[in-house]
Amino acid sequence: MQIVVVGGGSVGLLYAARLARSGQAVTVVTRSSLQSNQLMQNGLSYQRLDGEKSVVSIFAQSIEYGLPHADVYLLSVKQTDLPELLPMLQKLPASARIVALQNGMGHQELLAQILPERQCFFAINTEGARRLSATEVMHTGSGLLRIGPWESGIEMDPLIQSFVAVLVGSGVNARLEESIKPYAWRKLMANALINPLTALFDIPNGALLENPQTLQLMRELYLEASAVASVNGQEMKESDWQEIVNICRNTSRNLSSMLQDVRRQKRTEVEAINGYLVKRGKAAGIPTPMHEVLLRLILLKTDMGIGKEG
Ligand code: KPL
Repeated sequence: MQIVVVGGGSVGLLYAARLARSGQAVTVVTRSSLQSNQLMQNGLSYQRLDGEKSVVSIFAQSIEYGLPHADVYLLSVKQTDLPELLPMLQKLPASARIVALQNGMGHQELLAQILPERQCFFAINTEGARRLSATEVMHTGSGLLRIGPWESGIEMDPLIQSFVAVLVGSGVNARLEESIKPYAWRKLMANALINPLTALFDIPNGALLENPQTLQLMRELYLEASAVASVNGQEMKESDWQEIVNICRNTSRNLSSMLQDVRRQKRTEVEAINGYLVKRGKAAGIPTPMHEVLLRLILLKTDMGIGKEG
């Protein structure tokens, strides 16, 4: 099976490293030719959870050359970078499968506009990864990679079944699901709590649990978001709150993707995360004042250059 990982960020490199390490044919498509050249020359350095390091050789190419041929494309780019990929995805043969691994919401609607449902699959990842450089990635937290169609009722696709089997064979804790939507909502909730708070306070994920006041803030944000989820057909249970706390604990050494973006002064995914909750709240007449303030603060932080690295 030919696999292309689109995106050379922490999560893309984490899966590329594990697939390549097990002998799987995998190509990483990067935004910059500098990164793809470095990956081709130096290989990809991967540090396992237990600290063991290895360097795997890997194929890489820059997006300027388009997408190479593959059976499965794992889209590991940010929600904000997806629109520019659409023209290339639209040209893929009908036999190709796409597995979209975005945080937040909006990607499903975008992909549905250009590709038939049977080609689009979605993934939700709760594993922690940290990119140390363009060619170095560290596995920082154990979790699960769920893969499946957005809604249930779609016939299971043999290629996607094989893809999940290949991942499992590479040591990834991957699981095939009938529908990703409920998990996407739960991940959205986790990201809406963890990401903006860690970005605002400039702390790793685990630090949120160490202070009773940040934990209280998370709880209040959770209750606000749960009301929005509920009117969208996603009833949250106490175990869902516990799961968010677990994600925070399992990724305690992680710098959230939003914190990393804020430090580098890159556009964050806050509009697809807290912004989405605010929008869906407004549409249903549910107030989300805390998420709205976080949205504005994070936008301000990047717009005004507050919190810039160095
Ligand atoms: O998805 C994440 C992110 O940083 O975007 C979490 C789960 C919060 C891990 O850092």
